[in-house]
Amino acid sequence: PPVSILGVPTDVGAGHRGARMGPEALRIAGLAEALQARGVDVVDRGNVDGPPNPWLPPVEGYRHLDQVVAWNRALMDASAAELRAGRMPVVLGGDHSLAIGSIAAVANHCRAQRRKLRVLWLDAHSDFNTSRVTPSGNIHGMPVACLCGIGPDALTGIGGHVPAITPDQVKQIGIRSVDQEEKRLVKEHGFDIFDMRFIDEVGMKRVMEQALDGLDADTHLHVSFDVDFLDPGIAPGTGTTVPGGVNYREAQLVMEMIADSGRMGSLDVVEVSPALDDRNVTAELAVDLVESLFGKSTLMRD
Ligand code: DIR
Ligand code: MN
Ligand code: MN
Ligand code: MN
Repeated sequence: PPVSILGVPTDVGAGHRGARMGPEALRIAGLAEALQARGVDVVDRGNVDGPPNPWLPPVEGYRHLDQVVAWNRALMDASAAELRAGRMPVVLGGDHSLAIGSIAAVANHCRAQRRKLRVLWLDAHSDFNTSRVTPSGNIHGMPVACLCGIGPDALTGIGGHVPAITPDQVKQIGIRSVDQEEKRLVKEHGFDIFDMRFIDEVGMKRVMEQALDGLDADTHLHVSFDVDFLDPGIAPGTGTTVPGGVNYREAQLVMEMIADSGRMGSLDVVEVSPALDDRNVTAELAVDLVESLFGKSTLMRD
C-alpha cells in the first residue's frame, strides 16, 4: 500500500532529551527518498503537534503523563486517518511511548475491518513496566503494558477499547534488559519473548520463523522498531543502549523475513536520538533497515 510518513518529535516519555530530533534525522538520512527509489508511493505528512518537554520529575510513578497523553492522542488521530484512507503509517519517533497511540489506532482499524493483528516488538527492553514497579517513571518503559490494559486510564483507554491488544498478539525480539519486577509481570502475562539468549541459542532465522508463524492473508502485522534493539556498536544514537544487541546481519535478516511475509501494514521507528549519535549513523542504519523491510535484498528470491 502507499505509505504516509508521520513524524512525532517528542521525548516526553524518555529519560534523556534528544529523541525529539529523531524524525528530522531520519528524513535527513533519506527515508522518503529510499522508499521512493523502491517504487513505493510515499507522502511525508510532516509532524504531528504536541506539548514541549517540561523536564519534570515523575508524579505518582509517571513522568509527563499529560504530555504523553496529548502526543499519543494526536498521533492516534493522524494514524487512524491514514489507515482509513488505505495507507500505511510509518511513524518516526520520538520516544517509544508513542507506540500506545500508534498501535491503538491500528488495533481499532483491525477491529473495524475484522482483521487479526500481530505486533512485532523489536527492542532491547520489554516496555512492560507499571507505575508501581517502574524504576524511572519514564512512560517509554510502559507502552506494552498500557496497550494490554495495565496503566493509567488516559493511556489504556486512549483508543476507546480496553485492552487495545492482548499479550498473545505480541512477539518481542532482541530483549536483554527487563527490570526486576517487570520480569514477574512479563512472565505472568505470558507473551512470547525471543530474548538475546534465545536468539544466540537457536539463531535468528528460527526465531523469525516462530515470530511470523501463523500469519495469514487476514493478519495485519505492526512492526514497532526501537533502535536500541540493535547493538550499541552499530547504533549508538539512542538514550538507553544495552550491550549485546542484534548485529547488522541479524537485523537485515529480521527485516527481510518480515518483508517476505508480505503482511506489514504499519511501522514505528523510534528512539533515534541525534543528540547522542555519531554523524547520524543510527538514523542511516535505520533507513537501511527500513529499505529491507520494504523488500530490498541482494538477489531476487522466491
Ligand atoms: C527501563 C528502560 N526499563 C525503564 N526502558 C526503556 O525506565 O522502564 N525502554 N528504555 O525502551
Ligand atoms: Mn522501547
Ligand atoms: Mn528500548
Ligand atoms: Mn537494506
